[in-house]
Amino acid sequence: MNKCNRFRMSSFQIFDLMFNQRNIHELTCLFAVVLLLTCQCLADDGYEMDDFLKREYSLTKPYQGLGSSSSSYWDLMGNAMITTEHVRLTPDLQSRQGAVWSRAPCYLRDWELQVHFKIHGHGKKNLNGDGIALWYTKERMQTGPVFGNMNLFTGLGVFVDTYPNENKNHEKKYNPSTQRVFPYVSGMVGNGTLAYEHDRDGQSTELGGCTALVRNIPHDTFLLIRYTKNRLTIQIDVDGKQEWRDCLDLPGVRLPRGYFFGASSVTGDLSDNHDLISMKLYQLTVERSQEEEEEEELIPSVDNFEHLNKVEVQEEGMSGVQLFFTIVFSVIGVFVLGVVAVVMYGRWKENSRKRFY
Ligand SMILES: [Ca+2]
Repeated sequence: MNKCNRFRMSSFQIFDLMFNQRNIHELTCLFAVVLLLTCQCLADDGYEMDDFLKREYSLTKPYQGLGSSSSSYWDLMGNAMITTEHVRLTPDLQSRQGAVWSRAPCYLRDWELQVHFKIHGHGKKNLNGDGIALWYTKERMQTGPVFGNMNLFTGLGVFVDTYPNENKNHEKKYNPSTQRVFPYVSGMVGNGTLAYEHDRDGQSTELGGCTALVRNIPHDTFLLIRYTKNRLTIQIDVDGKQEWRDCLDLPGVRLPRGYFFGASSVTGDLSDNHDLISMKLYQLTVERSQEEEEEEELIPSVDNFEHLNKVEVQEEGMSGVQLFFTIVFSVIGVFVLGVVAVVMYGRWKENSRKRFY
């Protein structure tokens, strides 16, 4: 939780305290604390304080009736199951797939999604998979190869990828400077035709990301996705320090309204427990000009996406041995050609001499 969220939670307690104080000095002190926290909050986030939790897009304990009751805001899919402590998208077993999808499309312009999750299992490092994906998409309740969800999706996908497929399949093709350390968190905006490349962990379509050691750790792990005024921010709190760390911050991200929130997960040969403890959606209040207010996106896009795409696939360079043999065979080739040419020239000369006699 960041400072503001902690404040948001504790503000009621503080006010409660204030009204119970009879001593004017204590009251003044408390008032100063409240004022300070409010100022810090506004300075840090740049938002008004009247952002609030939207129940219809949030998934919180107790998960009563989730997925089954008609009054539930969410649907469950595949192997996803509910306990009192979490929504388990997949258990630590091979070839499982599970998801939760919000039933109501979201028409908020500015929002912040806080996800409390836990990834844990018996597999050793790099012998586990595949991770969790969080979604804000036009489509819902689909199955496919992108963390259990469909490919060619329309909207936003944020991936907590715990297995480096790319390192396994393409190790020598990639420049080490662009190689990512896993588990890796990244974001992608799909327009319905852009494909997530599973074998490359979506590197060719990622908007940015960061390494996040999220697996088998004793403290709580959180991820935050904020979308406000076309700016997409991803932050993580996975180090047990109770503070947000920047992972991605990108302006020019255009997401239409009316899409669905969801989360999905998949296991293959390798597995993990992928648990969601909560997904909390806050509506954010930000100032907009009349022009910005009227702006309506139809297709998800990212300004200057081509320039963001930093993937440099290195030309497969020759190794020393390959170079040596190439030179040797080239020299032999040139020598053989030379000999053939000399012999043929000799014969031709002899033939023409014979004809002459
Ligand atoms: Ca992967």
